[in-house]
Amino acid sequence: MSEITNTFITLEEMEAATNRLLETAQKVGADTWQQRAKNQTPHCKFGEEGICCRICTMGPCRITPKAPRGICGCDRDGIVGRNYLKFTAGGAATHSDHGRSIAHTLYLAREDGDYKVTDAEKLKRIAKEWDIETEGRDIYDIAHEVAEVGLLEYGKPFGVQRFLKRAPEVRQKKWHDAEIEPRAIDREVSQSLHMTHMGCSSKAEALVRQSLRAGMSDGWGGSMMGTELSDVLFGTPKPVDTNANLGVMEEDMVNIVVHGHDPSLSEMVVFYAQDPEMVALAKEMGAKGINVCGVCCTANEVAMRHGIPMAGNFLSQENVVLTGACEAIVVDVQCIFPALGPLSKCFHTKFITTSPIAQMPDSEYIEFHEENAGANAKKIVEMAVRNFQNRNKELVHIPQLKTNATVGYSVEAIKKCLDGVTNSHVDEIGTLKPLVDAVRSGVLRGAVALVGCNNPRVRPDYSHIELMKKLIANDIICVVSGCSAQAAAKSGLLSKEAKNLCGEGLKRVCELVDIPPVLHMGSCVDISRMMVLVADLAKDWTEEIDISDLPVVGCAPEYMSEKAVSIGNYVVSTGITTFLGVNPYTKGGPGVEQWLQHDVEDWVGAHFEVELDMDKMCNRMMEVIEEKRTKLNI
Ligand code: MSK
Repeated sequence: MSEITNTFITLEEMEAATNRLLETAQKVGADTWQQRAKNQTPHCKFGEEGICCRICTMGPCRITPKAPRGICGCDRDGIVGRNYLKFTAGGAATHSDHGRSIAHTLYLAREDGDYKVTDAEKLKRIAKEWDIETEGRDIYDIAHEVAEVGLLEYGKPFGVQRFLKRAPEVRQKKWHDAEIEPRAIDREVSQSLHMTHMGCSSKAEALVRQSLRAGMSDGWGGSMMGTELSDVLFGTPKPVDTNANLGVMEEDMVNIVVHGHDPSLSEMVVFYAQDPEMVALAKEMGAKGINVCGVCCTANEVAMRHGIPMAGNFLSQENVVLTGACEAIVVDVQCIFPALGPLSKCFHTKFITTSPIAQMPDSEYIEFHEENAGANAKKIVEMAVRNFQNRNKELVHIPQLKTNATVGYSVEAIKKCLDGVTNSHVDEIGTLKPLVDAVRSGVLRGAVALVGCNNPRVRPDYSHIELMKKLIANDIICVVSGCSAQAAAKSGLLSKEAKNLCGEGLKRVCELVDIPPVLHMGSCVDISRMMVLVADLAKDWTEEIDISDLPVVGCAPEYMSEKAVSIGNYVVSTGITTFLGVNPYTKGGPGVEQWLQHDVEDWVGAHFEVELDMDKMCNRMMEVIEEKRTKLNI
């Protein structure tokens, strides 16, 4: 690995590194996403516009000027709206099932088990929030009851999600009046699929309303469960230094890349990679030791809790194998290319799948259960270590790109950082008032939440990086998660040196609080942290305001997944206008677009904007922030 860390890495340098890896791909006859994206172009226009319907076997039906309705009579808005709702439900189901799995893990936590309670204080706070007795009780009894109550949120017959109460009252009322308060999480996903069945809803308004509600069941339900209970189990993130980009892979060590989302697996792999027995075995195999690094959201999870380096984001997943130095890529769920199977066969790399939810051809499947987590993780680490001797040294090329990054800004950590500067500590939870003051005085103009994937449809990472640079130069602080966070990390924007790219106001805040101008808040499920942050910010304002009044916007400039669409729905529902840089397959339904991009404003005080030009998008985001400031008289 390069001993040198780069302060900043340009996109051109990253692209040159990728091109060099693609030469290796060609040499070994490997298929890559760059080639497959070309093979898939041009894309189907009907699919792109969302006007293809295949929810029954009378079709498939496609909307054209000659055929403006499907065989059942459904028009283009009905088809687009149903497709949009199905897309959302897919994302809500995925995040929420992740949250459920974490709740199960918490239920199995034991003092002497593989999984333990790490943040007992946070556990007690959640228990109190949920009216669960904590006084005089064993911490594991509390944990098991919290887990059980959390699991019931998925199927309870009555009532709405418990976490909604974290929002300002005025926001809760808006949700109630708009009829988008999520009930049981599974019910919202299930009802979405019922509504999109042949012969059910085809009215744009109803389909959009349920999309918001299903999204809410994710952001204020399943995702929040995933985040909060992960913190209880593995620790609430606090600022920690790490490194990013492909240069974090080590030429003379066993490299294990963890990829996916659920920290239950990666936590165990990280633990056993430090096991003296495994380290000794690695040395026996001729390596200097074991290096674990991450890709995608798993990278975020282990970076913010253990400082594990981040090799890259979604579209870097093939690159780690192409270095020829990856002994094992170990995956759990979500955002994993099936291509890793055939690709790993061109190298010595072991592609290890672990979840019944994400089974793929050409992988070695080691089913991972919370009950046998330790034993399985040890087996995986041992497989990787023994594989070091099979490495073909002639194929090894690790790009010498590596940045510094400070990660792990949970809401609790942000409050603690502010507290350190102002001594404004009011109780164990802290306050965001110093941040409110900075925004009110204009030292900070506002904030943008940048989230989501990268995507071959656009120049990967370009929008994430360029938008962040422009925003911080204009005194707008960025909070980031998921692959957007890693785009920032790869380029150096999560380092404290990035303050030198800021406007005067933000630079001063960074120096005073000792933070980078782009704050890493975690993985995709951790966008729920951003919801708590804006809720607390609105409550900590001089007098409580609604979230939609805050000079804050959301942005997913390169997203690709169903989860991202679900996220968009809950971020907008929370009152944050959200900018998308990729069309969500709605162009063919002007009625649906009218609702999403304009009329939902009446329900939730926010809307979507789709803008493919990044300069225009950036200007428009700053315009919205300034409009909000004007309305607040600041
Ligand atoms: S991993 S959903 S590619 S952000 Fe959460 Fe990245 Fe998007 Fe997956």
